[in-house]
Amino acid sequence: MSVQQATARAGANIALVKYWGKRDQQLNLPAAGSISITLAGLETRTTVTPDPSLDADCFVLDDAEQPAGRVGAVLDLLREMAGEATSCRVESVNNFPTGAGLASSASGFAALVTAASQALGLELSEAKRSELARRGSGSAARSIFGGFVEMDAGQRDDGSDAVAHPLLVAEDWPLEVVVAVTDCGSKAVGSRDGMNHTMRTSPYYPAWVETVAGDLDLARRAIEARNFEVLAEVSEHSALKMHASMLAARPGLVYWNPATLACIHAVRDLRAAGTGVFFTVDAGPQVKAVCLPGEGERVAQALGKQKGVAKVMVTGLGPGALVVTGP
Ligand code: 2P0
Repeated sequence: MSVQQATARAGANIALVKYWGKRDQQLNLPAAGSISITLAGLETRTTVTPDPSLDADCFVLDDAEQPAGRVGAVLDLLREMAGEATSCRVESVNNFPTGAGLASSASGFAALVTAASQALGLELSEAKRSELARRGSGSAARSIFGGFVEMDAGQRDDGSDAVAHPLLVAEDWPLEVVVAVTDCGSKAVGSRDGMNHTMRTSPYYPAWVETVAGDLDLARRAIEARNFEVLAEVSEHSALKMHASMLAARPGLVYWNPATLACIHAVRDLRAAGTGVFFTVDAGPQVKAVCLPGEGERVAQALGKQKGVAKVMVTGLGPGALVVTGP
């Protein structure tokens, strides 16, 4: 089997119906499904170079060497499929802040699986790449696809049906997304730890899991019908309900800062005044405002004025993970 260097890019994604909780830790299977949008402007670019002179995998993220950890574990799965043993050098660059609630693990593992499968000579379906990306990070399964994407919780014990699929390509409903960055540092509690802590200690966690299916149905139908008002209502509900489950953990997880709340109110004021916009907030303090086409700049100006907002970024919906150079 010939192995060669390959590079892939993948966009970050933002969940509208959130993923928070697992049904299996080992295979990283989600307790419920989720629905997301893949972004155009926030991306990871990853180069995988199989190198027989290496004793172990080497992972460099934004010019800093990191423990290979989950990156090595995902490479092991791909090497096993390819019948290869060669260690790899993995160089990854994000064009947005890492570890601050902007889903860098999603674009990161989607780009890794896409580049590494090409480098190892594997021809994998998008569904298979989604399954492998999920092993690295649950949200990464969604970044294999562009536009509007649904992740299935699946039922099989082996996780082969816990994969994402596309709902609508970006061009079919080109919403805009404003990211209001309220803190540039890394968050105190990572998603995986926060999720597991919520599962173990929050009395609201069972209610959260039970109600996701209804939210998925509503969001899926709103996307099919391009019904922004319904999508706005269910997305804000999902985000706030997820945070309610975290707040009720022991001790409670508070990811927000005062600027997060200021942006939430600003988005609601804009919508009350007729602007097509809704908010969502992940496991971090940044606020993402999803807007009807043409509203992004106006929303960015309003959020940029909020006290504590360090910067705003405006982007749109983008494609799925792609090889950008290869053999
Ligand atoms: C989401 N988040 O649906 C939710 C909302 C954060 C809040 O998916 O443990 O890093 O690696 O599967 O994918 C972040 O969780 O968790 C996440 P793991 P992941 O976007």
